[in-house]
Amino acid sequence: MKVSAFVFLSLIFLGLGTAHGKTFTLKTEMSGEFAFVGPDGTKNPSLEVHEGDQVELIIENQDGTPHILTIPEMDVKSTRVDTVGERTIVKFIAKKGEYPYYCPLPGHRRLGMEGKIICRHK
Ligand SMILES: [Cu+2]
Repeated sequence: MKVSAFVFLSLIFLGLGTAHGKTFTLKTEMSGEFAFVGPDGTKNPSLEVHEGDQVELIIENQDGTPHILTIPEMDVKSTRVDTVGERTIVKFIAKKGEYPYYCPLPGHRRLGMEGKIICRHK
């Protein structure tokens, strides 16, 4: 009984292992213009993923101003990060297409806080 449970769980983990996960960290910045900044310093980087990927976005507040990240087409909306160092994570399964991600707080998108996620067919 214990052995079969082990085998069953192993199969589940193997199954999960086939799904691709992609993690991106975006830090908020408002020096001059508002932006989400990627790990290499790119402002509002285009995030490239594949259809069906399990995408994880880590949003880290780096400027002490409240921010949210939303991708309406993917039904994604993060909680708000208010203080420097505060983080939030959103996870979703990518569907094909190109969609904007942006901060929905008043004025932030207009001031530059917008990028896009590009999801290609496998
Ligand atoms: Cu914002």
